[in-house]
Amino acid sequence: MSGLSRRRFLSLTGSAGVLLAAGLTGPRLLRDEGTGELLRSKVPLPQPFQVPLQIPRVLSPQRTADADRHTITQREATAEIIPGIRTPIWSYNGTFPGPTIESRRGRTTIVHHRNELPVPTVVHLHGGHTPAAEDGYPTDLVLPVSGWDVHHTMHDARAQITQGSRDYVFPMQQRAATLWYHDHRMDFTGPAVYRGLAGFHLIRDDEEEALGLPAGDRELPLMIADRAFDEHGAFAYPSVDPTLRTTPGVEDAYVEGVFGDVILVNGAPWPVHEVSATRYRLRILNGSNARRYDLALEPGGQFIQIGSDQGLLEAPRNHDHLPIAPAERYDVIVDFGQYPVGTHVTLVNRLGTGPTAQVMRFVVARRGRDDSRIPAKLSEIEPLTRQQASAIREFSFRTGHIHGRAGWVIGGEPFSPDRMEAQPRLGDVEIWRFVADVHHPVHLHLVGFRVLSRGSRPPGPFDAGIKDTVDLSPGEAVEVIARFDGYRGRYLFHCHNAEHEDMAMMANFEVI
Ligand SMILES: [Cu+2]
Repeated sequence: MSGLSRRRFLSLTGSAGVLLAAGLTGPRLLRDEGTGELLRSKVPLPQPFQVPLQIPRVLSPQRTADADRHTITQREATAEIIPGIRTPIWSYNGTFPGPTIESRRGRTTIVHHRNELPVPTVVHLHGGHTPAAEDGYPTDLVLPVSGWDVHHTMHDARAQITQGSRDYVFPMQQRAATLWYHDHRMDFTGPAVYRGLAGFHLIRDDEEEALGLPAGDRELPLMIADRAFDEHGAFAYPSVDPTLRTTPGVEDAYVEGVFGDVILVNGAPWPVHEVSATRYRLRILNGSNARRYDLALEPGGQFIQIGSDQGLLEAPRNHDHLPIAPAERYDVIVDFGQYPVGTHVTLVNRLGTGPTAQVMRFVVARRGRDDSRIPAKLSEIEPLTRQQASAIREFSFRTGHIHGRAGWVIGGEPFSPDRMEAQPRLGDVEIWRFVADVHHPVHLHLVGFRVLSRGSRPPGPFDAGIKDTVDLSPGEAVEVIARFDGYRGRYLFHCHNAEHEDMAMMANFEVI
């Protein structure tokens, strides 16, 4: 690590308040776009709002009496992301994002993954209420069909390693929600997702379909992700080992996180989409490694939030902006009937500058008949109260050292597959308190939680509903409450800044 970057990295180790007072943090942190460093593209950036929005293909399952079965091949491919340029990607079935999987609540979904990539992979269904053996634990590797020397991998006596392919079996005993699947391989999640290993997985149910929300081509999944491109048009990522075979981590300057200067939505740079002057349902996912966004509509307009990470809210909430951290989701309705036909409605990012201040554009192209509704009552959410909690635990998310190198740690400890930070009993309700030094989006596997407090105040306007990822600001403490039910076993919780995650900011809990 160079002296300069080490000094800057170490400058983050104090409390954010002290840093801000001392003027030690750059404009990055003050602007709140997350914790990270900008990587600039070396190809000319395309003009915004020229490339059409693509909706990822929905996979058709093989249906049996018991389950819906899908097959995905993980392989290298190329994609035309910037017009006229071929970008090599790592893909699920050849595209970025991968195909969308749709499940019915309560009906088992099996996804057969075959790994034709040159490195091991792991698939995690983010937001899935999934048995531990199917959850994509980072050492449960699917080795390449072409072979692999397992000496390259972290030792974990409990790891279930498979050769070439495996089935992931998801019972789908959970509410309708916008989930996503992505690579979760030990030490290499950031670069693998950056190369393209991410896709939507939607769960539908009768409760949600009875509401009459906008549907069909008026329901748009939108995966927002920033990327940078090298001089050949490949994704630029500062891996120490660009083969992603042996040495994990990024160049010292990017230890805080990697920001790109091109904003992609469903794999297209600043796309444009024609809409009718009617209501649309936008399932917004921040699929970026480190970048936060604060989304707003220009020339003005409201997002009507109907859902969060884990599905429907109890009642709609209006917002004039939406802050979103990596891995968070918002399910919102935008009524394009509020604009005259011909209006260009731009989804902007108030935390960005220059090219990163814009995300995509909707063109209100025509009138349309609209039979959709937004009921005043959407769903019911089981209340969880402090009195129900059988344990209160606290975890700090901070800079730290892993084997002498700069990294990120939870509770002072770098990740180890063997150490359990918590062992909730099946069915228990617990309160977990997270404390952050810089921006950390904290994600729990297995459970949905509710935000109980932010700072010492009640939850904020964007904390509603059941969540699985909660964004912490510098110096902030957040309490969440969850019931650890469904399955016993070992699960992860971690920071979803992918560079932090790869540099040891993960820990285990075990439901016993
Ligand atoms: Cu983090």
